[in-house]
Amino acid sequence: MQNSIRFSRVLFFITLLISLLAFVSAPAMLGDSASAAPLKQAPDVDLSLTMSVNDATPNKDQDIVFTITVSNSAGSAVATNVTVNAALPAGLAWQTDDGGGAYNNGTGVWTVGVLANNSNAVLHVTAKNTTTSPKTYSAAAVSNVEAVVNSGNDNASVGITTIADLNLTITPISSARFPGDNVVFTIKVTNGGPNVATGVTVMDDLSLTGLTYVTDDGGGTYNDGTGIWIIGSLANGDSASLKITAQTPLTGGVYTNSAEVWTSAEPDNDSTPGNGPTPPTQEDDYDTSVITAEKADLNYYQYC
Ligand SMILES: [Ca+2]
Ligand SMILES: [Ca+2]
Ligand SMILES: [Ca+2]
Repeated sequence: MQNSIRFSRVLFFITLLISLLAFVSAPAMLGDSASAAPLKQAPDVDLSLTMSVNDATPNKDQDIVFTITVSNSAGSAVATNVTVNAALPAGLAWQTDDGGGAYNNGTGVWTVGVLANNSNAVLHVTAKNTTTSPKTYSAAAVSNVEAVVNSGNDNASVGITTIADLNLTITPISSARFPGDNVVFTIKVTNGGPNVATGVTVMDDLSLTGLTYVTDDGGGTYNDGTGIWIIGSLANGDSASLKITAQTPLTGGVYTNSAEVWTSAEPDNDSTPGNGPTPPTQEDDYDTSVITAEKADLNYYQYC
């Protein structure tokens, strides 16, 4: 009987031991089974992109060179199948690039391929600025094999602006003193740049002043019927001037002659062509000159 009880106890402990061993080894066995068929973990890469341009304020029809740099950060895995989506926006016409065929100027895709860690690839794209409107050239780096981390630096953009600053003054260089006298106005337009201004015209409509047009020194560029003075192009820093001679009426009085830049193909940074007076703050493309032709003073004639 004693032996039977002892045998039962030994059997119980052996069973318990086997159960414990089975319990303890279960996770290890699970682990073994996981390591037997491991999930493929894609390595991380951190691509980043920067862009710059050699002239952020190009003239219309000027060629400019964009530099696009894609980098794979130090500590990353080797990036493969790297591409950069870098299609030019409207108003920038591709001329050439140094990608050796890796840049498709139709789709805008730059195929970079393999990029080792802590290395970069650079592409220069030359494009013609075909319009005067502002534009933004944007690009995005893509690696379609590796897990890409830190996506905040995968995109870049660079803006360009074509702009001029036209300034107009009008001054009487000879004041009328008496009714019927001639007065000469000088209209001067200056381009403060930075870009050339094209298609520049000025409006000075003498019919609104009560004065009578006599002559001008514009060589046909001023139309006294429409009041339009055609300047054309003005380079950065250049000026154009026009002298208009007008006669004051015999009635005498005070006459106001206003002139304004009427058109420009390039936007102006601080004024709008052809929008007239803008009180209380007058734009710099608009100016007014007031002249007075006094009524005949009999005493003046008596003593002169
Ligand atoms: Ca990134
Ligand atoms: Ca201006
Ligand atoms: Ca204006």
